[in-house]
Amino acid sequence: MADYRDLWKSLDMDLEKHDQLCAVLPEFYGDIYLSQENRPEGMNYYNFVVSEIHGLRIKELAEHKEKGGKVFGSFCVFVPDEIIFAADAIGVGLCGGSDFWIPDGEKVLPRNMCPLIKASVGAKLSGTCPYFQSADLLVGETTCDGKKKAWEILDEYTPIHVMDLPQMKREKDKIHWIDEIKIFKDKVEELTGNKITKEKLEEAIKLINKKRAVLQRLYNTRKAENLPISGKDALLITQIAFYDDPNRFIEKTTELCEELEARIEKGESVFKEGTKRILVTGTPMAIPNWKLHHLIETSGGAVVCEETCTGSRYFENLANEEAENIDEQIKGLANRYLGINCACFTPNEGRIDDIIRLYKEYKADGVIYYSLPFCHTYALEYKKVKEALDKEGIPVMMIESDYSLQDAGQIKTRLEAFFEML
Ligand code: BJ8
Repeated sequence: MADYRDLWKSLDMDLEKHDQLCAVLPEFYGDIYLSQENRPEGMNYYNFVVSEIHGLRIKELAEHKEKGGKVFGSFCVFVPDEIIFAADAIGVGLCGGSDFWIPDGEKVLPRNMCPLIKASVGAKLSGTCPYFQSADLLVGETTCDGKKKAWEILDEYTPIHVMDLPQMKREKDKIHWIDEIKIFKDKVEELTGNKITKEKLEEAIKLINKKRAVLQRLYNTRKAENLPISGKDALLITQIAFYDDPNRFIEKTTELCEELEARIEKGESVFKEGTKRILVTGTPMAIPNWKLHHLIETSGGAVVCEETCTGSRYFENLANEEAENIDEQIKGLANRYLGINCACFTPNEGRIDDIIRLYKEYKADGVIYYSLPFCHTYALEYKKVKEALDKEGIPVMMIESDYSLQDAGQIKTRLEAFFEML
């Protein structure tokens, strides 16, 4: 990797601590990713992105800022990227997926809380995440209680705008969400100094739709009998989609899809015949949280789809591109976003339908319900999901686990027993 120390210094990062973080990632990535056999050639691009995770993209953000551009950091798939890109700004996903940031998060948050929140706050406090340091404004949302209250604490360190996401999907909630998107649009215009016109928004909607469509194409290749790509690799690609340059991401992922489709034609697979096909559903897996996928794929399973926000919830619905004016465009966006079935909504029957539909579409043999510890919404929703899956005769197992590797052996044993009975 090139020398980025001056760049990191200019972002006011803790270089010493950052060195510690950089020291562990290559080996961790090598063990989990580069050890896989018969990976598609096209994965070289994503290897490169990971090797430059705190380098090249950060330099691009810095160049954008030098030209007067702004950077927005978000934590949830409900924050509309279309609005950000329509103002010639850049949006990056900031959820923390590493154990490294937990101790710093615990300095200001209770220990018994979701690791995603602790790691996200810790990433900021430790001064070791150049994405946090590059963001001009963080955008939070009122999804779960943990996040909601964490924004108040983060606000002490860096400015944050909070979008009030409704918790139900009635007509009046839709009206409220439209309003919230408008308020966010005003905020983005104010910070960037750029007016979001109908034309600019249409361009951004098309761009983000294209990004979602290429992810759909990628995921479609995982419906094949012979799996051309591992679940781990697919997860990595979705994680990268949250912060990579959208145009480059679309181009590279399209190339990869062509390779994968050719593999399907030739009947090539990255897994042995008889490997159990697993649908993972639950809480998102922020980079570099590859733990569950790695355990599944080294225990006789293959992840064929993720019904998570680092999976299908991120790209399934596209926004309307044909709206006649800006109000209609925003309405279209609100509709698109309220189609996401997060457990923070009540009721949330749509998620159960999604899980059953995806199980069938991806020809899965079983479902793993994944929850981060202290995530009440997903943990509670398990009961209803399990009952529905039992009724359909779909095998399901719940795994609750944080980012540490302490429970890896125990999870592996449970997975092997589960795959055995599928
Ligand atoms: S739309 S899943 S990205 S809120 S895991 S922090 S819910 S305690 S992340 Fe999420 Fe948006 Fe929903 Fe998706 Fe809280 Fe649960 Fe932690 Fe979570």
